[in-house]
Amino acid sequence: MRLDIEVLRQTIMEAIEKAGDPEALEEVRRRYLGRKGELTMALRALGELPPPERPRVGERLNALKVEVEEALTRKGETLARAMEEARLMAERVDVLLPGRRPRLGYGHPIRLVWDEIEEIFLGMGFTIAEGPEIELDRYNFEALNFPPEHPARDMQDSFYITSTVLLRTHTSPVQVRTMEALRPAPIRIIAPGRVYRRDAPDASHSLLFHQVEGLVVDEGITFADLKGTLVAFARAMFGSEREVSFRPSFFPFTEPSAEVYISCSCGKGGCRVCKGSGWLEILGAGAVHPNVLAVSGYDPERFTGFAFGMGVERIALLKYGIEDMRLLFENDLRFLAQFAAEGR
Ligand code: 2NM
Repeated sequence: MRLDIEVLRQTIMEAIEKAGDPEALEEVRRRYLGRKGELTMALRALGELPPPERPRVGERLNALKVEVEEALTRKGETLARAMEEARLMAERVDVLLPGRRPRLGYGHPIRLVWDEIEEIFLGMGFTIAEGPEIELDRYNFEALNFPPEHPARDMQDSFYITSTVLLRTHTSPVQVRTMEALRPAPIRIIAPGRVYRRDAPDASHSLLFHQVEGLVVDEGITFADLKGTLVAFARAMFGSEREVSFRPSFFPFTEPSAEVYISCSCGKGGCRVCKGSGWLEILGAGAVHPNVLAVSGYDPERFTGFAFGMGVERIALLKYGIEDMRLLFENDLRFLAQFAAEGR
């Protein structure tokens, strides 16, 4: 029995020593100290020994049990410490590693030009007005003095949703809504936004494009105010060296009306961009038609105004020397990245 206990002790201690993780250690505990464990059973079998041997063997077995329990506790603590250490090592962060630089986003050229147009007019005292992209034909055409048979009203040219509701073909309805809502003068607004026309897409047309239109209404507004404002805009946008030219035109909502041109960067000698003419058309404008003022609640005998409209894509094409509008809508990052530095 003396030898058996010593062998058992060695076996148990070796098993404890070899246990590599808490689960293995628990397995050792169960094997020797569990309900049917070897040491437990040996203690329970004490009664079967001859009475004279019981105290001595009992004492040794109990001492072994205490020793084993202590060894299990110690090993448990060692394992827990090792596991914690391994966890900390695995989670270690080298705070001296250089950071990963996030890739900076940049504005789309349409957005860059849109923002720049807004900045210029905000600087001249305009505020920004907005309105719905799904519009009533009453605001999109009727109130803007388009005659009932005007070709722009055709189903072929505009996206109708019902016979009286369509995707706006310009942002002018925003100006009518603003005049209706803000009866007091002066009005000095720009209306930037998306507009929709049923055109075949090509180098200079898109089903969806962006406009910035402007409107000024007050007593005593003249065509000279229009010219001063738009010359200032053209030079701020394209450079103070540009010449600006106003040529007669026609729009249903303005009378008189003008197309506004800037001198080409070729210095008017003629190049591919200006097709040899020396001039580039940048926007349309005019004195607000008395009918438009009247339906919006302004007495045309007392109030006058001017309005203008430009295509943001057209301005972007001219400003950046882009040859085809479709490039603006393809979302090819190799193209768009070229404007990364232009944003502010
Ligand atoms: C243009 C050209 C000329 C214009 C007119 C109006 C309104 F609502 F006041 F009548 N808004 N925008 C206008 C005038 C737009 O775009 C080429």
